[in-house]
Amino acid sequence: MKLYVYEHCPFCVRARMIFGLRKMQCEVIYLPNDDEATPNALIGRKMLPILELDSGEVLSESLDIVGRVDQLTGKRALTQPVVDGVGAWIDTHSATIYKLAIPRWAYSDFPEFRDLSARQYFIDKKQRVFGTFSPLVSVSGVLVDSANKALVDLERLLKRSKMSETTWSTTDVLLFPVLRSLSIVKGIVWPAGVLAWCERMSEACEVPLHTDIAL
Ligand SMILES: N[C@@H](CCC(=O)N[C@@H](CS)C(=O)NCC(=O)O)C(=O)O
Repeated sequence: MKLYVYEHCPFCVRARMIFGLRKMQCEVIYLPNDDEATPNALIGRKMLPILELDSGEVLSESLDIVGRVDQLTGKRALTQPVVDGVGAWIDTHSATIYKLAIPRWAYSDFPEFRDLSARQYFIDKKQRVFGTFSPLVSVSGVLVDSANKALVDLERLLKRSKMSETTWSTTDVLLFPVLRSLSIVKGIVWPAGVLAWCERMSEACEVPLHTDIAL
């Protein structure tokens, strides 16, 4: 199986997670961000993640990939019920988190940005949506405060929900990529329970956090 991803992409993290949680091997291919030809040839549009099964069947849409891989032979990973409140937390706070993460991803040493043209492609595309990055970075303080407050709420939610550490649910697959996106941001005050959850999940799903390269 081949999984086409970008390192920064939270949707790609969902797909990477299910392989890690199930301890299943797959060839992970990091495409240059300006490679439009490969995804277009596989699914008719420029979007990752894409999973190419050994049968030649091709899947896109991260949650479809997660569901399909979790149904392959062997013990399923996502057997727990979804956790109340976490989906709403993600909906409320992901815009803030991505406003912080996107300009930082643009200047990070990720495989998809190895060529200058690929980095510039990402910067141009995102600036068309979010506006120029430098003012965004300068309003980081307000956004960081807002993310820090959101994390305090999440700490309470996680404490209440007692999520299992050995079997998981779609909630884990939705939450971890969002928090991993935030881990590229310096100055985030991680409540102990949220940080412990992220570190445990990162180890279980074999997708590293970005705390060591935060900027
Ligand atoms: N609904 C899709 C969304 C995937 C998505 O938005 N991927 C982004 C990367 S984070 C993408 O490929 N965007 C096109 C681009 O980067 O040019 C999924 O869940 O897989």
